[in-house]
Amino acid sequence: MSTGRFITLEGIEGAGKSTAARFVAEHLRGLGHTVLATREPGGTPLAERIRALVLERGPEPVTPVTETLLMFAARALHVTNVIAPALVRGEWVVCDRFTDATRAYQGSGRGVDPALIESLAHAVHGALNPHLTLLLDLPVTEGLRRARERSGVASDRFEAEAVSFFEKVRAGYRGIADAEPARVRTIDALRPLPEVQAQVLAALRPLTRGAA
Ligand code: T5A
Repeated sequence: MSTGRFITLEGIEGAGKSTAARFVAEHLRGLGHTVLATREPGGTPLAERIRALVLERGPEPVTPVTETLLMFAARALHVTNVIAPALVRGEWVVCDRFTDATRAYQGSGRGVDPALIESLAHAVHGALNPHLTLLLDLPVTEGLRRARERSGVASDRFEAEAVSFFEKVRAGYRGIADAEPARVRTIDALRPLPEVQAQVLAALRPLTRGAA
């Protein structure tokens, strides 16, 4: 029987998800768990090609529904070929973004019908949902400042969006956290890194304690 756990990290651009994901994976490995660290969109060779398509800045407009379908196309590959098999093997999966990102970016940010998103989520991953989601929350201007400080100018199609878009995304994420407090733990990502890491460890503890 599977003892694997599925942990996702979410938040706006520059919130510190990748930094926190590495920290979580190292912490879990230190506890003796086998960890698969992965990301969305992406995580398989074909899904990484979809990622490149959906992030690239090109002349042709990408409709919100197209964007949603591409996210779920990549996710279907990722869940079937990587995430589900790892969980069955009893591994801990640490994933940088998952379906909450579609809810927040395409749903709250772009205005895609939540019923369409939930229908696709059901078709693609059914009852497979994260055991724990860490929402790294911080003001939009600080997230964008960190992201642009790291990578220079806006480096992909999303980072080029206006602050007002990310305000809607952030509000969407906070709505998810309010609706699902047992799954989603909000981390104050504005704090210095050691304090963020302490919050992450506290959020992980109930899960790691139950799987010693
Ligand atoms: N997307 C994705 C959708 O629209 N729908 C979907 O369904 C999915 C899955 C790519 C894009 O795809 C969209 C959302 C995204 O726009 P991504 O690769 O996760 O997703 O891209 P980003 O969010 O752009 O990832 P970033 O790498 O920019 O942000 P992170 O991972 O949140 O931030 P991180 O860890 O790289 O940190 C940024 C900088 O801040 C520093 C780090 O050292 C780094 O320099 N930092 C801190 N500085 C001060 N204090 C702290 N506490 C810090 N923590 C980190």
